[in-house]
Amino acid sequence: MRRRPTSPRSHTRLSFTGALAAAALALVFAANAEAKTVKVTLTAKEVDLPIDNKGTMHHSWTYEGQVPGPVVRITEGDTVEFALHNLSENKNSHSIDFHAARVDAATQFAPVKPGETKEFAFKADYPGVFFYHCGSDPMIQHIARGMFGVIIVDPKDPKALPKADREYVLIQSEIYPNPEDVKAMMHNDWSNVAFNGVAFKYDPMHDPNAEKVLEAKPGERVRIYFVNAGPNEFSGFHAIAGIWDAVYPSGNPKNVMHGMQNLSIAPGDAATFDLVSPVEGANALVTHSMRSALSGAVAILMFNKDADPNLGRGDQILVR
Ligand SMILES: [Cu+2]
Repeated sequence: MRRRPTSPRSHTRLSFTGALAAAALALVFAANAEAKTVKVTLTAKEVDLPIDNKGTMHHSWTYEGQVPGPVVRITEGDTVEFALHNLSENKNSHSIDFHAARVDAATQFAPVKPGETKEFAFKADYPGVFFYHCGSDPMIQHIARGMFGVIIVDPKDPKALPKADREYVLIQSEIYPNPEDVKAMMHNDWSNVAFNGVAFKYDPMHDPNAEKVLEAKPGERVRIYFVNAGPNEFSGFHAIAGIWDAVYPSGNPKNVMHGMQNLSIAPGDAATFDLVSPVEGANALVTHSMRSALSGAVAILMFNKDADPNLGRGDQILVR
């Protein structure tokens, strides 16, 4: 039996396929090489913090003594080796629930007693913007008292989203007049709704004691990582005098909507909002639920040519 000669054409095709396979393998290795293991430690701290611009203090329960807790930022594919330490001087058990993690809720998200530490690991397989919060009983109180934050999982493909010129984190939550009163929380009887823990924190237009605004230049793409910590109120996130150029529910580049005026963000949900202003002047970022906005859930985003170059970059994406 005569062997069929290999035609130059099929030979070429084989080589081409081989080259493709090699390139694909190289890409896989490159992607694996980029995936990192990131160590994150958060310490639960029960501390007094202001809940308004006048300096009214509440006894808050926090991650790292801050409301919201620190921004955790990783890249899709990374493995997070996480540790939660609960200070021995705290009076309560605390825990963490990362919405970016797929683990066993009963063990990994379980309460940690004062003086103890819990460690677990998870791989961040989905890019986006995710809520994290304490899940200890009663969860409604642990969230209302300040145990919440954001984990941003950047897409591993840097071109998956248009490049942002500035980025800001805004986390909506309710403030209850008496942080000991769980019954009032169950009745949704809040006094204020805040962005980043303080009513009217970035709104000197409505509160003369406010000292900060968010800033950007006209034409810049401003990306807002928005989380609704609740624990109860829905948010209708809107830019007064602006239009969201793109909105990504849960921050995943595959979930994209354009030209949006508002997107409802349920308690425990998050989304990424892109805004580009063609003009100078102010936008007011609000929940369009008016009782919430008029009690503190407003952030002024000022567009001007002399915008502070540090704002919306580095550790200034969450303006403290
Ligand atoms: Cu807690």
